[in-house]
Amino acid sequence: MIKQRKDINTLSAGELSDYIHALDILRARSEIDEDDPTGYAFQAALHNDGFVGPCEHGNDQFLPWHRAHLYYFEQLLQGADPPRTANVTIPYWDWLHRETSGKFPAAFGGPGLFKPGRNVVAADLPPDTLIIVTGEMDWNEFGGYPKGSPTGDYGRLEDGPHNDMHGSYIGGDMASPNLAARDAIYFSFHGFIDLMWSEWQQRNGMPPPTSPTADLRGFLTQTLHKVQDFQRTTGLGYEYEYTDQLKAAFAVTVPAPVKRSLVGTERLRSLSEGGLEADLQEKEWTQFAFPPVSERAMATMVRLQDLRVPRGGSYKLNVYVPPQQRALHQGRVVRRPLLRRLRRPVADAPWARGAR
Ligand SMILES: [Cu+2]
Repeated sequence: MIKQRKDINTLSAGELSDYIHALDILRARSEIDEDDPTGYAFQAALHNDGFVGPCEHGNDQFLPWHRAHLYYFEQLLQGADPPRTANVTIPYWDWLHRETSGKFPAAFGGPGLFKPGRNVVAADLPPDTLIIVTGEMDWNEFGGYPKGSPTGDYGRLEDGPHNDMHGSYIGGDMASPNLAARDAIYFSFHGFIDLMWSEWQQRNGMPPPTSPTADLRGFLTQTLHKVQDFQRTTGLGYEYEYTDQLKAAFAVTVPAPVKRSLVGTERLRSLSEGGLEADLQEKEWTQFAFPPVSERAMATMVRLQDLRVPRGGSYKLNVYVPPQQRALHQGRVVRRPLLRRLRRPVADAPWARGAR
């Protein structure tokens, strides 16, 4: 039987108390033995801790890894105290929509789900979440690039909305990758990330994953532990029940692909006399100029290829365009002249904006 994961605001009092009851049983197991793999602390450590996990961030395993984490956690909830908990599922937090009262769904302020330390200052939700789900059709741009890929790392859903929500909107334990899953809001927050991936998969015809045979660390002893094992939610026994507001939000037709033509290909022009190589021997930065934009071009695509950057530390790449021109970055209008900052955050904090 396919079980439904529901919006936490739509749970009946009984459903909510069954969920918290199951969570409390997992917490109690950790009180007795912190290393009990069926306890809450161990499950949270799968995400937080380099010893048994940790999670994947900044690559195409981000979404499958978190789907696996929630899946196995949900199995434990269901097995916690059957038959009462047999049908418990992780309720999702629809953070696409502002709550009618308060900053978080009311349940997260109540017993069993409240966690002190969250950022309570009113804040805006990320404005671009919906457009990423409905408008981005490239899997790697949406969900992340294979590890070591020279063309990119973070997908847009993770790099933008996900990271912003963790660090600034929610805050507290959730602001730190090493603590995040200690706050039970993590499971509902990532439930919604998973919902958006599921929605994206359906909109885009379930494209095959990249890195399909990659092992998802922390789950190697489980039968299902590869990226390809975590593609279809229904194959894992669950699906998402949409509220009317969610149905309305996703009722956006997929735009037809824009016809593009290549107007010209020119190399970036180095602004230093000796050229790039010589320039970088002497200092830590260099500058280029764009070739003039063709009169016939509706838009100019600048693709940086064969860019080798230090993998160990941070770096940034600034691209400036004249302020009178409209700049797009990943489909979004950028109003400031500073167009693009590529960065690699410090290794320990995947969603810290380390190199800003
Ligand atoms: Cu996360």
